[in-house]
Amino acid sequence: MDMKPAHDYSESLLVHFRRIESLKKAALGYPSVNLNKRQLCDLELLLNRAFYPLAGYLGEEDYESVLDRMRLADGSVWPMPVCLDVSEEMAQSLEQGQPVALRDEEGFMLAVLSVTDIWKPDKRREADCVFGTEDPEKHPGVRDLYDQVGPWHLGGSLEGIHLPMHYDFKALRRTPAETHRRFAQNGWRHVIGFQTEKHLHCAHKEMTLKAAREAGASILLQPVVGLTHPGDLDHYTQVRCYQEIVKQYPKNMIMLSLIPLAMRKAGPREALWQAIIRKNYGCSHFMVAEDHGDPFANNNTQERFYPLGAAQELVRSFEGETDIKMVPLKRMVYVEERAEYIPEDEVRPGMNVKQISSSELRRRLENGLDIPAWFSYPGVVAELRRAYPPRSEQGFTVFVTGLSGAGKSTLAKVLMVKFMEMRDRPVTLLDGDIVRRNLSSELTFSKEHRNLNITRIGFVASEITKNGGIALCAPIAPYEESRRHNRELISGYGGYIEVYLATPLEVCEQRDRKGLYAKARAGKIKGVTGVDDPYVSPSDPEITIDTTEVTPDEAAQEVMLYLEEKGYIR
Ligand code: PPS
Repeated sequence: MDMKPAHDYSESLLVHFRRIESLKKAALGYPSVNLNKRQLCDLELLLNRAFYPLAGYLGEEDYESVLDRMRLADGSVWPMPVCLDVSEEMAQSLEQGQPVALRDEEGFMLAVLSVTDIWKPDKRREADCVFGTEDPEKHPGVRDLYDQVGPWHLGGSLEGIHLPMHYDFKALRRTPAETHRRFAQNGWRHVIGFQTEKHLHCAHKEMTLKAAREAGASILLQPVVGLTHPGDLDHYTQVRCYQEIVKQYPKNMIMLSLIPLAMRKAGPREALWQAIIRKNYGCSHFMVAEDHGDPFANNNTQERFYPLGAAQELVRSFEGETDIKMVPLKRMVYVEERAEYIPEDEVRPGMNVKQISSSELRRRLENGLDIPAWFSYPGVVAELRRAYPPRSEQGFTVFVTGLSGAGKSTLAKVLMVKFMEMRDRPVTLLDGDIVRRNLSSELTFSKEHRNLNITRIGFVASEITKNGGIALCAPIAPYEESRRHNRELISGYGGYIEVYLATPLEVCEQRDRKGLYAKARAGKIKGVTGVDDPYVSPSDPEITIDTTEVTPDEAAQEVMLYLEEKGYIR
């Protein structure tokens, strides 16, 4: 009896798996490139066909053509250069026809690139064509191109082994093949793609729903989860907020799917690129904001790099070729007397319009204040409250800096006792001595080593702060750059309070409990801070105390009053 199935689907899958197995084996001997986060995003969208018609990285001819006319050499529309950037050393070691194994940051093999082109691009020309300026001060995309992108480009075709791995929200990471299939299953003939990086509230729901109804379409909500930027809303909170908001839409009207896109923020070009990508996911329409793809679009200021409306115009002008329609994104505002949202351009004089800016929202969250029901949904607000607890529930770091003998350790110890008595958060003391013994025993007192010591302390304090604890740090920390580094890092997770003990050297020297200054004056040790090594005073500390005539209890009380005033303790 013939046991072969009626169709040979399983057989073709088997052939496919065997091919991948042999590719993997062969690739063990190839040179490797370990991709960074940006490159992994590009690779994923090349492999899953979101970048169709690309089947690999652009060669030099296509690259030049894309820069000049937003088209591949064969004339198809493609506005964004997608090449594999590498170091000069790597480029010199390769030749045309060479297969290269592409791996993730852990070294896991993802694809094999057959190199067809190796060239050194003119980055100034690329910046000018793609971003509209060569000046890195004017456009962060140009700065990234100059600083983060490797100096050489590789082009060539790709054979996929494995899509880049994600361990979070797997069910929401749909490929173009999956979205196409789901749209067909749901009977969605028309679908509007809506890309966002922000968290969404009532106004966004009203806006997308209105646009979808007008186009007779359903909605593909595709938040970008490629590269996160410092200060961005915590990734998990962001996605959970999206999961909450889709519950507010009518049934069978919206699908949530994450896209690992490394945006370039190239304005109109970016918008056209994103529209083509949405076409590949099966969308018939794409929502474009008047400042779509602008590097400053999410700033709370009016500043924009590209002219308003240019992105919408460009996407519309290519509709005939891209086969995806541009839907202008119309902002909605809440009109109190009508208890409903209306498009901003329909507001008439005398209407009582209400809005809450993102910085105002942040302020309300941090202070545990009311967020009205017309603005957002309880599920979204609950997620945000968890991510932005009021200051009295956030972690914070008290960073005490000053000369040896200024009283740093004593102040830190008194504060520690007071926080332990309060018992509302775990407390960790990172005194200079403790750190030098346990974390930095190999370090000297050179400028480089002192800065390294301080940033190590900053890293530990940032982890403590992130997890809601109190970190008390008490090193000399004589340099501004490492103190600034710590401030920027830690402020992203909670409170940062710099306490400068401005006690003069003479007083510290009189105290000299460790005999440090006596040894320095006797020439027994060199490079002692304040004697023959610098102490750069903090430029903008939260609190300054000269402990010459102030007791440790009084100094601690000053810090506690500050913390109470700012809302960190109750
Ligand atoms: S730094 O500059 O922040 O990395 O210093 P820190 O880790 O706080 O270490 C300071 C303590 O080390 C002892 N010590 C010295 N201090 C300054 N300069 C030199 N050359 C030096 N050599 C040893 C000193 O006793 C400091 O202790 P504290 O607690 O500050 O008095």
